[in-house]
Amino acid sequence: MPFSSRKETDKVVLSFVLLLGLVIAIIPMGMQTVWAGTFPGANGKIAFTSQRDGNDEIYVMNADSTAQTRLTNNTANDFNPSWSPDGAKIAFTSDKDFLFEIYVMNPDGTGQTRLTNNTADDFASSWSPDGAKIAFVTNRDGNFEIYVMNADGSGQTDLSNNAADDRFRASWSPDGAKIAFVTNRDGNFEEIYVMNADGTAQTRLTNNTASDFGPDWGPLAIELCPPNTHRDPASGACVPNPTTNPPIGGEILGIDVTTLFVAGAFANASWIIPIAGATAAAIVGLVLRKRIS
Ligand SMILES: [Ca+2]
Ligand SMILES: [Ca+2]
Ligand SMILES: [Ca+2]
Ligand SMILES: [Ca+2]
Repeated sequence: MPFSSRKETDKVVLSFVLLLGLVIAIIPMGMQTVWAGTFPGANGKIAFTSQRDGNDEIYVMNADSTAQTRLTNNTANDFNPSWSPDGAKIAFTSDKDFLFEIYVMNPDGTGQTRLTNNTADDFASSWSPDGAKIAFVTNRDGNFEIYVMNADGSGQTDLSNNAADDRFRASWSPDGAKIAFVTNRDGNFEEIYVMNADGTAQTRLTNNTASDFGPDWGPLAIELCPPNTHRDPASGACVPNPTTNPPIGGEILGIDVTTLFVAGAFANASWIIPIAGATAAAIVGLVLRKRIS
């Protein structure tokens, strides 16, 4: 690698340090992106509600219908099963303590723990993509609101906070920053709204006199760019790779699923060179050795 000066070498070192940071930072972000709509990992069991035993109970089964197993076992209504993103817990609604409350349990039905405890209805739980919080619906303030709480039930907070009816299950954005929900606050039938995860910036998305409900926020599909192209960080489009100049002293402009890109910085940032993972690792090693020496 023909380093022309120590200054340029340092730029490359800095760039790859930043690049490694980006890679480390982007991997969990990508997983979170997948979590909200469809959880990552291999397919697990399907949770569902059945009345086969005389009242609502939560069951799980394998995807091929085998091993149908009852998780709750009481004469109350147990429904609204919702898997945590890591598959370690199932949140659900039950009135087994007389009033509708939100509970969590282990996937085998053990460890049932009540998270809400009041005389109002609490239901429709929805896990945040990182599993740290649960959004739910409650009418504890006299009308239905979207609330959020930590996964252990602490910190229960009113997010929607208005006199209208906000009663449907909310849906987290894949990055966990926003929540889609339903409200009739505009005086006609329900509309889809979005708000920040802290309840600010509540904004209407649909606007008509019909009922709009049941939002489910999906992830952006990640597709590899064709050979000799890369994903432009600004537009998100796959654009051709410029092929002029070596990637020395560049800075990181973008990253794709399998390829790292370094772009010219001390020139005019007009070129971008893809570096395959093994090559990038070799360059990092070379740069680090040179810097140490
Ligand atoms: Ca039951
Ligand atoms: Ca309650
Ligand atoms: Ca309300
Ligand atoms: Ca509407």
